[in-house]
Amino acid sequence: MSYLAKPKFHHPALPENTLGYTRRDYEGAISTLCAGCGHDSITAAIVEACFELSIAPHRVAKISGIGCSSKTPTYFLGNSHGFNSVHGRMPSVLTGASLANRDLIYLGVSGDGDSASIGLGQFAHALRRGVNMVYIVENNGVYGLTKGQFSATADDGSKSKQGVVNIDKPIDLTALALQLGASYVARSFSGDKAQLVSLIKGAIEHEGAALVDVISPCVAFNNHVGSTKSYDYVREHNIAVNRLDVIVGRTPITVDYEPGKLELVQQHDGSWLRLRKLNAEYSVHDRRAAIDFLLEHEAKSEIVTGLLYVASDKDELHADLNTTDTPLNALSQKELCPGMARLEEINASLG
Ligand SMILES: Cc1ncc(C[n+]2csc(CCOP(=O)(O)OP(=O)(O)O)c2C)c(N)n1
Ligand code: SF4
Ligand SMILES: [Mg+2]
Repeated sequence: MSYLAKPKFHHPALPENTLGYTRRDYEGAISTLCAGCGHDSITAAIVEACFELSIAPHRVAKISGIGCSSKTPTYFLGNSHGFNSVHGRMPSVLTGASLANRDLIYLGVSGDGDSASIGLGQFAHALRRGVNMVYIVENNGVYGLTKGQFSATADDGSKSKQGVVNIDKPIDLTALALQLGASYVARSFSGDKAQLVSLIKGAIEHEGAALVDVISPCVAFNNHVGSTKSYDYVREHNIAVNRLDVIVGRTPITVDYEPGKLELVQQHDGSWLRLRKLNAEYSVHDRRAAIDFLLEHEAKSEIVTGLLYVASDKDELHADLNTTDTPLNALSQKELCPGMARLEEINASLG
């Protein structure tokens, strides 16, 4: 049995957000993943981000592929829309749903096998098209669900549980997303909840293609000495470039950090990203420098985390295609089929 409903009762004094919901209202079924799996921490971070942003659950569509990671939408946002698609095909299903109904918040949940192996083409095209989505990769370097084979994000030289050394070069999904034109690119670690919640909140508020690559250790198959995706290894090699707070609505911005270490970035929806810079040299607006920075630190076996890039200009698929503001299912018959005269005009304009 893989679906265990959570008991509904809870403490009567649980804090509520501005919609009157408690964190429990953002949860799903009981997780059946291995105890200690990083993916469960990402689930908790998504619950927290949606609670803190006071998102109405019915406004979210969770779409995933296949894998332990892709099972996780069952464990959060139980009152949201959901579609568990086919291995590697989450991005195209999400793109279609988003084009049909732009009113929802699209949360794409995938794994490193799902996105960097079988689904690499889908990953690339959704990001380069600027689909308005939060694309979360729960990255453990292995195919957890099928018992721990190396995935395409496994580092060159890392060891499997049985001692086999990976000889292939890894795909860095953040560097690839930067190169492909994603307008919000971040990396985090499932063991750093404060950083992860903020990065997910920023991605939800962002309009455009937002990638959050989360290193998420697989305790069953990739958490041993020799693995570069284990809890110990990531803790020891994590280099955070910044810390993020997300401020939504018209909250006045007050500077409470040392000048020079704080940067405010306004997003197109009016939200503010307040960045506490841990690396004074790092700029989140320079795509090319971000790629160089990642490669430079990768060569030193360091894992760069934080908000890596956010675009200053709006770049979003609906704007590019000039689509209707109204979801397709809310258009009337007359709007969907404006008649022969209009069709002839369109045909003539294409001649
Ligand atoms: C077309 C197809 N090929 C292969 C599989 C077998 N399969 C299921 S999950 C998976 C890999 C999952 O790895 P990942 O996306 O990294 O998720 P994880 O389990 O590690 O979270 C594979 C190869 C499948 N379900 N469908
Ligand atoms: S096999 Fe790995 S990825 Fe899958 S639930 Fe267990 S720990 Fe998590
Ligand atoms: Mg995986």
